[in-house]
Amino acid sequence: TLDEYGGEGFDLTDVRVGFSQSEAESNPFRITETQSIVDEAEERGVDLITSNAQSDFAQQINDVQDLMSQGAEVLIIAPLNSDGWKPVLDEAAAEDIPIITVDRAINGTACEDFVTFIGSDFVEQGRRAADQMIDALDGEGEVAVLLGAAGNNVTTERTEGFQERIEAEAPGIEIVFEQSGDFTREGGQSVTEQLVQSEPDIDGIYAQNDEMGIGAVTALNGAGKESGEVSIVTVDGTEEAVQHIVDGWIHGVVESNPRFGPLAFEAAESFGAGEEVGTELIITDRAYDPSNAEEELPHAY
Ligand code: GYE
Repeated sequence: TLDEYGGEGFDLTDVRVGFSQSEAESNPFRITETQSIVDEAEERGVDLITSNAQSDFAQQINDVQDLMSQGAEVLIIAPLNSDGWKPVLDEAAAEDIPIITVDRAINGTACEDFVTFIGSDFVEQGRRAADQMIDALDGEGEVAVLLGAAGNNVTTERTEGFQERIEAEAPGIEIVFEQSGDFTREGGQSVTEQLVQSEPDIDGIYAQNDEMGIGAVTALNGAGKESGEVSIVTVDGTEEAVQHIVDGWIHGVVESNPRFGPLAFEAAESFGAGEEVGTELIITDRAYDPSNAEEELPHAY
């Protein structure tokens, strides 16, 4: 609450809100996330200023400081990294600026360093991806993991949930390869090119986001593999990835829902009114597989 965090109450329509995006908007997750924030601000008549750090963490720290110097009194941050926020947290605390983090978490104490974290249950996403993999491989086979970027909770939690579920439910599945594709399409492609050299008979690939999974499809195609020969499961729920399920190249996609606008502004509004805001707000994620991909395609982004 406002009392615990410090500062004065406010009406959202009287303050300027700053939104800091982390990654370039070539990834539909980022496009949809930013759009959701922009749309909700417009709908509520809130004065919003935005920035995009293009995957450069030093830039993002600068961006948020800039947002504050441009008069942002509430901050919504999609953090690139989970650590390294001290300069921003100190400055925001000195000026009683509430911070809401979306999609990735900032390491720190809720209600002290920031108001709340709004995002998915990433451990659960990993478990759900594992279920899809177990289904695709009938519980037997060798699997590669294309890890997301290092330095954030999403990558570690998606890894943790996947490993946990495979170990508990599918002793016949072995993880034989793990490398980061940095959450990018090019990264996923080049890591998969190495993978098919070192593990030509790989049975499954768990790509920790759709962009890397789509890169993996390009690499497998280039290596002469047929659709379905390697079972791919990914996370996000972009249109292109779900279309790949329909086409047979991807087996399953666990959604990571980026539509944080309504939740974020509702949290900011409640906080400004002195009401209690939960320290973690978990958004609902869908899942796509061969049984529903075609009819659910309109929900993909
Ligand atoms: O899954 C991925 C992006 O932090 C939840 O970051 C987000 C992830 C998302 O690069 O596509």
